[in-house]
Amino acid sequence: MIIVLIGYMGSGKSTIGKELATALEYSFLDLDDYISDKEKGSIAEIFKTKGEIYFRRKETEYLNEVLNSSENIVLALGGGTPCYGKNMDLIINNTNVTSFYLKLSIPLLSKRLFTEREKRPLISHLNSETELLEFIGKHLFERNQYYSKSQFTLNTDHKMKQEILED
Ligand code: SKM
Repeated sequence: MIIVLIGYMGSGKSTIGKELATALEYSFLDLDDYISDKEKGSIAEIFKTKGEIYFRRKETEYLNEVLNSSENIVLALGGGTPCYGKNMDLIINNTNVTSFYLKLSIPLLSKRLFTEREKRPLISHLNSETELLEFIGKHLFERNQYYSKSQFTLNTDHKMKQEILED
């Protein structure tokens, strides 16, 4: 069984994913880290040297690889993974996969992401929290149509890690 965690950058997919994997005795895999390992460079470097289109192609390729695994895995996707090509259809049509959307409010995402935006190529150019807030609002509006195809949605605002895991 593969548990797929979906959501915007900063929504806690990796943090929650690691805890969930430990609790279930599953392996944990972060798709961004998997891509970095395979491509031998950070996500920021891949975007910079090879471009986003290359990154998205590799993201789909490695997603397919992981989704075909017969292991028990908690998989944290990249924030954009469900929104490109047929990625979301691959996820929801795979009978071995259960998908969860970790949904957070825009102000909370913005607060979390502002200090760590350098390593996130899509938001690293934004200079104020107001700009970031506006960007996330528009971006989420486009992305929600993909995220919300997940089998389950967890509203994780104001929740402690333990409560999210219990949900
Ligand atoms: O996959 C990385 C990359 O920085 C792109 C991204 C996105 O499109 O939201 C999120 C990150 O997890």
